[in-house]
Amino acid sequence: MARRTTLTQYLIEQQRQHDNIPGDLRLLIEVVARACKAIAHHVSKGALGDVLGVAGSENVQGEVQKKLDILSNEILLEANEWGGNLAAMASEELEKIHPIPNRYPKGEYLLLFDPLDGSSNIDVNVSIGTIFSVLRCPDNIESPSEQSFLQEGSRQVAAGYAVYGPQTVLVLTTGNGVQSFTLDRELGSWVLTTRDMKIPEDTHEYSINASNARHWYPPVTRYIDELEAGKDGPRGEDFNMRWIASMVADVNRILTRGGIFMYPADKRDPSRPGKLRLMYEANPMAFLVEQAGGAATNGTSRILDLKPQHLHERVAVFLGSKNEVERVTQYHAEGGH
Ligand code: P6P
Repeated sequence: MARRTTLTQYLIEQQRQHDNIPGDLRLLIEVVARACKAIAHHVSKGALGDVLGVAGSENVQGEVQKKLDILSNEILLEANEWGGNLAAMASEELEKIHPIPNRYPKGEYLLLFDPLDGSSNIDVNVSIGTIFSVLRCPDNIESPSEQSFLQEGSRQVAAGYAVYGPQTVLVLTTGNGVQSFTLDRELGSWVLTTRDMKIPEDTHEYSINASNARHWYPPVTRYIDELEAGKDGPRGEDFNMRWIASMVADVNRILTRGGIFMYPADKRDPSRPGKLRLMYEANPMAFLVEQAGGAATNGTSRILDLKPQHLHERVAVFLGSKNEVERVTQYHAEGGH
């Protein structure tokens, strides 16, 4: 049997080669990966476990919380409180930052996560996932604040996601490319299955929720109209569309075979820059996409350069195959919004 590299071995080898994964960061990544195994276990139970359906509450986003949203959030908080490597955590499911309890030592890292992204797909058995982002705490680790988290995405030291689909896969970057690990359920270990994922610069596949078309601003309408015109239009070739309504699943497809994912701002609420959250959705995905040779903008600026103002702020997202992201970003520069 071919020699298999586990997540632990990969992280130790990376530390030897690049000296960019100190022990506390390796512990953090391994604990998050272990928590994702626990989440995968509960997700896979479906109707056999008491995990489907709504929890009867709303999160800070005003979204109905599913039982698995709350369970996944609790798994990640409990798994990461005791290690002594974190100053604090932040979650899509929590309005405020989550300080490390005083009974535990604190460390230099900040962990942000969307514990279960795409949860509208849970009850219909469509792939969902966990997204995480790691920053360094820039100030006094004994009393981090929300302000400690408000750093540009370019300052992330690690980012990744787990996708709970036909396979359970962990995709990770620590700044030296993107690696994919598949969960071996018999051994309970993450096994390195794809080294150095690369996004093709061109693609024939795009992802957007087309039901919002009447609300789009002109640059997005222009870009999508050209794709839909196919061979008969200015692009001179046909395109295909995919929309899973689960960012992790759509981004995993793009990292695997290329594509462009878009969630633009639209006219319904000019004060709302988009649906997706900057700190724990757009930033980690943008880090991964750029590390795989792709691009990620909000239509006008590189997502990783954006200075956050609020923990749960939203952002427009265009990410994936570089030449397509640059094209739609150029259309924004040419006017319309
Ligand atoms: P819509 C899931 O709720 C999510 O945050 C992303 O995972 C997904 O890409 C998007 O929203 C789907 O949004 O408006 O198509 O339901």
